[in-house]
Amino acid sequence: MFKELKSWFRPKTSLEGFWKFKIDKDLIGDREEWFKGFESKDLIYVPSSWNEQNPEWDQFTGVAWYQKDFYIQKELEDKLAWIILEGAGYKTKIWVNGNFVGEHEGSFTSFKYRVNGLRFGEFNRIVVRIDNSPSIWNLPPSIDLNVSAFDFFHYGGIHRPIYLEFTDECYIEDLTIYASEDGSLKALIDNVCEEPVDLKMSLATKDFSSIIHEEIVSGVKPGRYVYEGKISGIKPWSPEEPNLYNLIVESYSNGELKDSVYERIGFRSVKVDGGKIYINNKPVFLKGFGRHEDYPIFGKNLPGPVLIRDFYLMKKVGANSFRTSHYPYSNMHLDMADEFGFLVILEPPLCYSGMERIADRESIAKLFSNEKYLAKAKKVIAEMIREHKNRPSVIMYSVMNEPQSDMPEVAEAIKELSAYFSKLDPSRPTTFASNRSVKDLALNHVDVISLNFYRGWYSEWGKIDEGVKAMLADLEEIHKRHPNKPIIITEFGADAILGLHSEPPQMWSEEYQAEFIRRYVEALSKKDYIVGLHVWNFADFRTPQTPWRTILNRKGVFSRDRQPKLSIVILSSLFNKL
Ligand code: BDP
Repeated sequence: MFKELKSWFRPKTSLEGFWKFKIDKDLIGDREEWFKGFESKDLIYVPSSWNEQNPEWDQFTGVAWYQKDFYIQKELEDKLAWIILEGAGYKTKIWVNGNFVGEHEGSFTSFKYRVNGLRFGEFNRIVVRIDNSPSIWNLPPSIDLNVSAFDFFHYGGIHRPIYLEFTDECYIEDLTIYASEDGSLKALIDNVCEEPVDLKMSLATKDFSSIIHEEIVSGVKPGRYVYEGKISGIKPWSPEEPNLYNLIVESYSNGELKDSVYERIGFRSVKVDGGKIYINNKPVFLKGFGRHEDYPIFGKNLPGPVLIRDFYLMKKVGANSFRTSHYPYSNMHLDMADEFGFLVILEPPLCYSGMERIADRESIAKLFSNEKYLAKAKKVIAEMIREHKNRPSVIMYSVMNEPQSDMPEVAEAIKELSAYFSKLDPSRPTTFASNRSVKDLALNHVDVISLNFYRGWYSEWGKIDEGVKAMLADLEEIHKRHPNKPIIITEFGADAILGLHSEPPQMWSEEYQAEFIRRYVEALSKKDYIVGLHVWNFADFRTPQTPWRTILNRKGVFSRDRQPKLSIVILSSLFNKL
């Protein structure tokens, strides 16, 4: 278990750029020992998915190999070398100079391994094998590129940053930070060293220009050190004023600086009480979107300029929140949330919307009762929490998306996983996004109820009136059964093809989407037990090929290249008033 920490002190070598690439359709790479190095004329850019970089790779799922030669300076010889991947998959295996380094399952969490046998002052070769073959055992599950339990495209590749990092043998392994709006600060510092170290902790302003507080503790034994204190004069983090600070931790041995790391933190508290969600003891209303990481050519990599545009667009619309539907987003993405003051519902890659298309109900019950499967889910949950636990923006965890929670076995799994979340991180409430409405058996197992509704789209075709009426009836019933639980509508929306107009508003037109969103927001914002509205989706995104999608899911209020649809006008005026 590791937490990748921010650091200016640790030397880094980025491996981003052009790599050699080879698709291994016939699975001969292992036998022919491609891990030592392989011949190929194909080039690929890292980070990004492979699919859209070459139309010939677009529909490929299976095994592909990456290779890059890189130079490491002689001066780093006495350091420990680590390889870090912030997201690749679905399954990744790594070799350096022909030596096996490590393997990881799952596309959306970081992983890190020690690298032995590096050649300093020389060139080295890294080979990465990615396998994104569909499987019902994968998180999330699929059985074919176009037959999946999830409604987003199953890209493959090294989607996120990859780099080497160098530390001393004496290093800081993890930081866990709790900071409240009253200035209380608790930091768990895990340090690995043969000898006791002196720890210096400094709380700095966001731009590091001044130090607000400093502590030095001498003779700290290897292992975990717990600091608890209260800092006066801090400004809390909130959506209106996302004040950030840096907690810098340095370790010294015999007066020599061994490691220096930092985390960006915000002082804030989250509480669910009496049917409301409170940030810093003030009730909040979550206005925003379900999003995706999806962009033309880049695939599952949202580049910096797109993120900047997205956050300005979301701000302008009056949004203050989003859910990482349906997997944890990149560090860059969530850094922006901390920075712009967004309230994030963090969701692991447990997405079961179309599960009944790929398995019958009996097999689903078995899967959710399978200890090995639950252990796998727990592993990815632990990885996700570890990576994002120190973010002020993350205020809640969504256990999963659209499970078959009208089945007792599935409800039981949600109960177990929700408890697991709370055990690992008692500071944040849990929820899960349900589409089972009044049939759901698991709503009591989480702190906040989240509901996805598409009445007036997938049913009541062309009849928004009837759809809204049916949705409200279900909602009232759910509220009656759970009067003390706050409810968020985590998804509601209708597809609209940019430029398709219709009077009267008909399905797939921009007018229908705008009217659908208007009616839902107007009706739902009147209910005082509703504490959040997330439109599905912020932008159009790529999906598997099916008869009910036109290459993209068109429920975005922005197109895939971030141009507005008609609904933006109405949504901005509604959100900005809420
Ligand atoms: C829900 C899913 C989401 C889909 C959406 C839709 O949670 O992933 O994209 O519906 O159908 O079922 O557009």
